[in-house]
Amino acid sequence: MGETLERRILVTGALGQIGMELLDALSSRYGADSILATDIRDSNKLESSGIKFHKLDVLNKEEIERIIQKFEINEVYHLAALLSASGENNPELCWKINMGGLVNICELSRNYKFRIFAPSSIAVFGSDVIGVANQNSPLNPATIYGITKVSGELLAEYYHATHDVDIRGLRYPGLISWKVMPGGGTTDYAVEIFHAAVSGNRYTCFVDEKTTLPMMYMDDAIRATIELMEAPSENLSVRGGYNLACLSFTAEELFQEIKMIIPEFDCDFEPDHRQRYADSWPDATDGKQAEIDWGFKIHYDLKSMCYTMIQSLRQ
Ligand code: NAD
Ligand code: AKB
Repeated sequence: MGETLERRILVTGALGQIGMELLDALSSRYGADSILATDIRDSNKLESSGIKFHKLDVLNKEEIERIIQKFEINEVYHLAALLSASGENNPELCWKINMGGLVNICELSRNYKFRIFAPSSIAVFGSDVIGVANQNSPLNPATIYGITKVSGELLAEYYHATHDVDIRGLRYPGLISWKVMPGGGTTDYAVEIFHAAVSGNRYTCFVDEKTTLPMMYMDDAIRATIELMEAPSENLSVRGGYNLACLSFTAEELFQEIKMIIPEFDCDFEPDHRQRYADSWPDATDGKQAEIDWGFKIHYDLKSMCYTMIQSLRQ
């Protein structure tokens, strides 16, 4: 797609945590008219936004093709997936949706030549990566979700190199946002804790207080996504998933930072099965390659993120 062409955008999995925020950002930048939001769930949430909505299962390739033809789609943000905790509950379904959906989108792009955004995750790393994960650290995930993300990255590199598909990806850290609750991930505690704090409830955190993970405020993640999709193709040395600079804090540090703003807030820590997935992921990711190739820099730190989350939820 040439940079000056008018965008006609399809978003899959659009009703999720990232999708609902990305729709707002895409709509402000390119106009609501240029977007078709889709999800396997039905919704009337978008009625007032001017964004068209169509119910779509990403495993239904014929229906995706019909939509791509009808709306002359030239850019796809492929967000439909099962996340880590949901994936471990149903590995077969996780493989089917995460891989089946991506193969359908890549295959259709061979014919219709649309640009694809397909997110990866810090879940590509396994417990052999200690501390900070670099762009080229080993990829030995311990979850089925992580396995689908590594396979997705390999597919992206393959379709780009062999079939000239313009596909781009980011290894998102755990994303922290207030508009939509997260959907079945391990990093969900870092969102739930804010909802409890603002509602005046005690929070029981499902990972232990020392758990440290790569995290990012949603606004930085959405900006990274759009910057990557607007970057000149020839500048991109990675197709499967760029590491991003991120925040890195323990669950206890997050609790203490929130407590500075809401002193009466209390939290206890009772690790459940998700502790194992968290323990298999790195503490932080190094985002040098994304900065070199397309200039990404993170804006929010822990303090400004906590302040913004609490202000936004209070409103
Ligand atoms: P989410 O669970 O909030 O949303 C996913 C959406 O996909 C849901 O609305 C769901 O209804 C839809 N969906 C599920 N199966 C579908 C199907 N067969 N057809 C169509 N739609 C279907 O997830 P999210 O947090 O918005 O994540 C989006 C992408 O970003 C995923 O690929 C995820 O792996 C990746 N990611 C997210 C995070 C994060 O912290 N949110 C971090 C790393 C990577
Ligand atoms: C999850 O916890 O599964 C996601 C992710 C980091 O990919 N938030």
